[in-house]
Amino acid sequence: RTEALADGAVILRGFALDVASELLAQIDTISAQSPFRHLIVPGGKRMSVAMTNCGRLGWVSDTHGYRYEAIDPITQRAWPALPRVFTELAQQAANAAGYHDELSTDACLVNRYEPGSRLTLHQDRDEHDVQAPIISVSLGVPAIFVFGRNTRSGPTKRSRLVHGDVVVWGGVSRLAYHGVQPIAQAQHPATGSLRYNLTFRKVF
Ligand code: MD3
Ligand code: FE
Repeated sequence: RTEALADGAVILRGFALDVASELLAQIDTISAQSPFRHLIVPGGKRMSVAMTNCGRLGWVSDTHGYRYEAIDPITQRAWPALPRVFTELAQQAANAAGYHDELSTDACLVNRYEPGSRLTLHQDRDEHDVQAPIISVSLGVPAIFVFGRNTRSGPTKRSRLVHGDVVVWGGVSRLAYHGVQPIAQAQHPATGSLRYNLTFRKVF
């Protein structure tokens, strides 16, 4: 089932269900190497979402700013490799949404939400290539995702993203403001009270 969410944005409901347990097992392997951490944003606050990465580059933040780095600042080693099940799923989702170029993902950000964790309205603009779509995969407890336009003000829409949903963000939606409302206290058989989100990004 595909749903148009906004200009250039497509929800593929349940697209990742077949491989969800493999994705979760890979998240455990990745976070055993590069642990989940609560990054500090330049303003000094600690993010309520815990993050790690896999792939050639990882997104990091500290008091100096946001950037992509090849070395995990905690382990001082390269980020874990992108598992094949990740790259295959992302490519299939891009194709299903009508993007037929090879994705060449160089960063996969892994977000982990606890009850109450949220992501305030933001744009993803640390990538040098904003032509390539971003692919996001939701796992575990549901989230209310909020998205707007290319300016912080202006109308927003809400959409519920559940276990197995994949969203492909390209075209003008690539620079849309978006966020996640505080995660409700809930239980999912695969993740307990947690929600995970994977985002596949082309940085250069
Ligand atoms: C629209 N993650 O990691 S996924 C993020 O559910 C992020 O964890 C949210 O926003 C999450 O930066 C939302 C959907 C998403 C991801 C990236 C986008 C939507 C996007 C980039 C551009 C436009
Ligand atoms: Fe984002």
